[in-house]
Amino acid sequence: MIQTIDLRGTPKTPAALLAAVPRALTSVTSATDIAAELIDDVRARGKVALLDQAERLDRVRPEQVRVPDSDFADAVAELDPAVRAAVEETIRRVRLASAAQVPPMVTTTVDAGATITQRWQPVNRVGLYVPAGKAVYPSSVVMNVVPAQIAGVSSIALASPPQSRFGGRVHPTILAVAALLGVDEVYAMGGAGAIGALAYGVPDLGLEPVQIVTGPGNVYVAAAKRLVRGQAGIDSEAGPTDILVIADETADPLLVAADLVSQAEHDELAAAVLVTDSVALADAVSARLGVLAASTTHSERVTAALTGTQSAIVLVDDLLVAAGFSNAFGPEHLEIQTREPEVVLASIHNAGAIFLGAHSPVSLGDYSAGSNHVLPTGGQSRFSSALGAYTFLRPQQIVTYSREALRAVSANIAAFSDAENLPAHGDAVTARFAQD
Ligand code: HSO
Ligand code: ZN
Repeated sequence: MIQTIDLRGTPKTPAALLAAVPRALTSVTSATDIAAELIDDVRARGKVALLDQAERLDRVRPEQVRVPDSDFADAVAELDPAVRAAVEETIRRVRLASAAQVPPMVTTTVDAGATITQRWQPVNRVGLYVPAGKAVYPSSVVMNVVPAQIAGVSSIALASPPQSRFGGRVHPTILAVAALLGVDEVYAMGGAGAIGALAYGVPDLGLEPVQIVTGPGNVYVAAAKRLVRGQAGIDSEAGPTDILVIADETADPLLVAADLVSQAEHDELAAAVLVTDSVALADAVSARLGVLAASTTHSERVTAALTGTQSAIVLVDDLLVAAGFSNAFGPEHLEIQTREPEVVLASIHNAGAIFLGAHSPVSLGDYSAGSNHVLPTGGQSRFSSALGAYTFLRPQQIVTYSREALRAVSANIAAFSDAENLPAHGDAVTARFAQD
């Protein structure tokens, strides 16, 4: 069912490797016009626009857009104890790992009496979008909120579409996890309009604009995030998920197949790719995928993902070429299941998150490892990274020079200001020494 592509003995430029397994096309630009209309509507008509959009797109008109305090306690009381325990342990682990993402303040002395201090300053307020369409991911609430809190963000707003099956309220599991994290500013609003509301604020709701909007969503949400950029920062644009496994003959084909299916379960457009130098492993994984795809709960979705052109088993000459393929692909999730995974790791440059060895599956990272599961999709790991505390931090340089330290570079400043014909720049320095 899954295609097998034999690249053994063929040219291996990154472009040629990548062309073998193109990702599924999702056109964010084609959603732009609709997203822009929804955002403009919210900017013009505020709360009523959000209510009208909910009625039209979510098929329910919420009684309240801002979730009242009493709803949180109810949601926590209803939360399954096993889910609560899992969420709390994940919060603990993600907090620990995120704390390592806050760089220390560093002061560098560049000359006597001349220092540059770099400090990492959190933004004041962020907005997190939590989708609730095809799937509801309480784990994503943890993954977005915890790094913001660890970074020191003081104000967090959360938006999630109103659910018709809950009378227009936000999904109770999402509310419960928000409450466990101490987030109490939650809005029942969804789609592109919600992104606009977070970025620009909604005065008649008392919703203040945020500085960064994070979180996944459908193609309209992605288009809206692109549109509000400039007004607010955004995390990387989320598209269909992907997994790439590099494995050799020592890998267990049952486990490799299970891991590929676990991410194919998200989306018909998800990419599941195995790159291997072992024909025996390729054949065994292919056979096992057929069995799993037929029997798994989301069989139709998984089958669509595995049989799409974005998914493949790729045969290569050796593990070095496998690493080259992976670097060209820029996977969101990379698993390395080989005899010596660290050796392969040394050749990896691009990946959202890397899972080493037989006992570190991607679904561990999705839920319980302590790493963040908000990762760059669609090859964006070639230039961006996972969501982390640093997403919400900005480095700021603080310049402190003494009089003598300034004097020591004053001639240099004069030289520059002459060269650039900006004499007032030089004058600002010489003015400080006019009395000498
Ligand atoms: N694999 C998804 C995250 C997720 N999985 C949430 C389950 N729930 C993208 O990294
Ligand atoms: Zn997942």
